[in-house]
Order: sequence, then C-alpha cells, then structure tokens
Amino acid sequence: MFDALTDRLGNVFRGLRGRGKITEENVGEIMREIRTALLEADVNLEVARKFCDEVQVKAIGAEVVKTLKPDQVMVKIVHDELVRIMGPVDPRIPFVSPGPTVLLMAGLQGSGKTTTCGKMASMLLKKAKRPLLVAADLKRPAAIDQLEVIGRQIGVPAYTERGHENAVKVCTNGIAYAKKTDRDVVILDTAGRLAIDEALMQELESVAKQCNPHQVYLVLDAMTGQDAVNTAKIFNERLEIDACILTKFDSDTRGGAALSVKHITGKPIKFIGVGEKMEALEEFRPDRIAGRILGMGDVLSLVEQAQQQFDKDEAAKLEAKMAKGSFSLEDFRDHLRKLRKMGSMKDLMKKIPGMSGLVQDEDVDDHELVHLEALIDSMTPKERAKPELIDASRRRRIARGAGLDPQDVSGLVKQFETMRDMMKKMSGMNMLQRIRFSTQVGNIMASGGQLRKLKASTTATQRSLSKKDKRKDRKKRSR
Ligand SMILES: Nc1nc2c(ncn2[C@@H]2O[C@H](COP(=O)(O)OP(=O)(O)OP(=O)(O)O)[C@@H](O)[C@H]2O)c(=O)[nH]1
Ligand SMILES: [Mg+2]
Repeated sequence: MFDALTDRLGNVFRGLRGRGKITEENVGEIMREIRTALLEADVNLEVARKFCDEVQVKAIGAEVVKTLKPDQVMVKIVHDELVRIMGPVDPRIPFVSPGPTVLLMAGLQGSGKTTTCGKMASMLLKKAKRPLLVAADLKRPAAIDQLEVIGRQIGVPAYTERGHENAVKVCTNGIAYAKKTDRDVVILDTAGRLAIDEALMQELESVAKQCNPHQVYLVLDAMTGQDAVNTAKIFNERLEIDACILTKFDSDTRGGAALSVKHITGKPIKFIGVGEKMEALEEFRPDRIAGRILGMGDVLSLVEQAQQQFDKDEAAKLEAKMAKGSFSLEDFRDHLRKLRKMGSMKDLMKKIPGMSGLVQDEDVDDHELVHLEALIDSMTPKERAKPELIDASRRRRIARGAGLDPQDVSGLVKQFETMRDMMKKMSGMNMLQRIRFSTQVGNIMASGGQLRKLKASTTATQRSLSKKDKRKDRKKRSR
C-alpha cells in the first residue's frame, strides 16, 4: 500500500547521507521533499503541513548523539512523527458487564461493513466471546442474505427480520434476542448509501439513540483515499463515532487515508481489513505501520540503541551528582527545559501509568513551568549552585527579574530542596524502589505546576532572612 511513499522517503534519507548535520538552513529543503512525498501519497494537505512542522522543530532541536548520522536521526524523527499522527489508539474493545456489548458498524455503500461484521465476529469467537450478528440493512433483501451466509460460514448466529424497513426495531429486537439467547456481543450491520445523505444519517442517529451502542465504528474504504477522510469527518460530526475501520488495506492504493484520518477527525483507526477472507482483520498498530512505511527497521533499532546509550550516560552523570548531593538549580532548569521539549506537562502527566485518572486539567499549568525557569534564569550562577545563599534581598531581586513575587522564589527553593533530598535518597535504590519513588516525583511535579501552593512556610522564610531583615523582625516582635 505504501510502496511509493516508502521509495520517496528513502530517497530523501539517502540525500541526507554525507551531510555534516541537520541545520536550520538545510532542513527547509528536506522538509519540502518530505511534504511532496506525503502529498503524492495522498495525505491530506493540512496533515502533511502539520507533520512537516513537527518534524522540522524536532530535527532542529534534536539532541546530538555523536555516534549517529543525520539521516539516521531523521529516520527516527519521521518514524516517531508517523506514529504520533496515526495514534494513539487502544486496540481493545471495551466490553461491558453484564452484556451484551453492542457494536454498531456504519459507513458508505460498499465500504465493507457487512464483511467487517463477519470478520469482527470471527475475531471475537477467538477471544471466547459469543457474538450475534444483526441484519439492520433492510434496504436490500440481498443484504440480509449476505449476512446470514457469512454467519453460517463462521458459525455465528444472525438475527434477521424481513418484510419491513424499520432499522431501529430490528436492532432493539436483536439486542433483546441476544440477552435471551446469552450472546455477549451484538454487531449491528447497518445500511450504506452511495453518498452521505440525510435519510442515512437520520436512520443511523435513531439507531444510535434507541440502542445506545457501546462502540460506533465507521467503516472506510482505503481505496477511496481522501474521500474516505471527508466521509469520516462528516460522519463524526453527526454520529460521535469511537473509531474507524479501514478496509481494503491490502489494495494497491497510496495510503494517504491511513495517515490522515486521526488528525482530521480526532478518531483513530482501530482495525484494518487486509483481505476478503474472514480472518483478514487486524488491529491497527501505528508503530508497525510506520515501520512498514519506512522499511528501515535496522536504522531504527540502531538509533534507539544509541539514544539509550546517550540517555544512560546522561543518567549516569546525573546519578553521580545526586549521590554527591551536588544536583543544582542549574541541573533542575535543564530538566525543566527537557520536560517542556517533550510536550505539554498535561500530556506528560497523563502518560505516567496510573496518573491519567488523577490529573485534572486544572491541576497542571504549563505556564508555571515557564515561571520556574524564569526564576532560575534570574539567579546568578552562584545562587543556582547554592540556593541557601538566597536571602530576602536576593529573593526580591530574583523575583523582580522574573516578574514574579518574592514568595515564588521561596516556593521554588523549597520545592527544589525537597526534590534534591529525594534524589539523594534515590541514588542508592534498587529498581522497585525507584519505580515507587518515580510516582512520588510524579506527584511533586504535579504539584510543582502550582507554585503558589508551595509557597514557603514561615520557617523556611526565617531561615534565609538577611541580617537587616532579622533585626527588623526582632524589633517588630519586641514591640
Ligand atoms: N480486498 C479486500 N476486499 C474487501 C475488504 N473488505 C471488504 N471487501 C470487499 O468489498 C466488497 C464490499 O463489501 P461489503 O461488506 O459487502 O460492503 P458493505 O459496506 O456492506 O456494502 P453495502 O452493504 O452495499 O453498503 C466485497 O466484495 C468485499 O469482499 C478488505 O479488507 N479487502
Ligand atoms: Mg452490507
């Protein structure tokens, strides 16, 4: 499917060989070539633009791992961006208990709905489920026959009603029948139209409203290219779909739809149809697809190894600092910068296992990270190395430089000291202890977003009062 794109990208990377490094000057030319390659592969214009913007930023900001060549670095950046633009996707079907879990298949005529219903049922059988097919395409009697034939072929019952055109009725009856006959997943095969029209949308809307499907899957024909993407956009506006299923992935098309759907609709592709047979349904794995597009597994693993080594070296350096307790505000700032480069704090927090449910959007404010950085920037190198030097007058100066309050400086110092203590503790820990510890750091970072909450307590303030302030303080108290 992606043959042409693979060739074009291969040429871009080959052209990079022999160049010293990726610079702001030469990256523009590379990006133009990548953009053309994407557009020729029928990738949506907006997606291609966004893709190139992201790759460009990452290419310029790429950390220099000395053992790697520019083309290798670029392969990895493009690979990661391909994965990102197609995902994330959870390949699981969220089954409900008590069942039945209701899955609704929607899509245009000939997109592969009925076939996919059969493939899905067959896949579920292998997962020890007891599916029921429901023939809700009542526009053509042949459609009901087709589903029955498929059902017999894979050994899954099909619920059918003939002699009326009420799709809602057959769906509700089908679900009731599933309960009665102890089937735990119901797959609704709905009618398609040649193009999106009001009657189709209304029918689907009322089925969705009356039957409350747990998942709505939109079946898209990969061979229709950008039309599939537009269809997905319109369906999603009317029908709150959960994911797409891209059929005919085995065909000889350019593949742009696979790369565009997620970005344009916000809904991922969850499964792909890779043939006409009932076994030909696969989970959609962005990393596997990206690997297939680039066809450079060896380069990717090389880059990963080199980066791991680089990270290991960096970690070792940091470890040595932690153990000595010489982790400074300067190191802290480096880390903040790295964190910010990795994406927004909210996204990062959500990626930490177990954190996603705990982090509320309002808990984490990326601006606060910028504030922390500004405060550290406003310090002298000496202060960064020895924050205990920071007394009231220095605090005022630092705050003024960052456009913040003196209390913010105290908050930062206190937060930093807690972190440094924890890091020192961590240096002697084994793997399990570290994992537990990282969760604690996660919590600190979550609250680290809230500078104001961490404003120093009175004891911390008193510890670093200047002599003059202390005199004033004593006077005040003696009065
Ligand atoms: N090669 C290939 N063919 C497929 C795939 N999925 C479906 N088809 C074929 O596409 C054609 C249409 O599939 P159907 O399942 O009947 O499509 P539909 O969406 O139910 O069509 P209507 O009910 O008419 O709206 C059939 O010939 C299928 O064999 C696939 O992943 N690969
Ligand atoms: Mg059909």
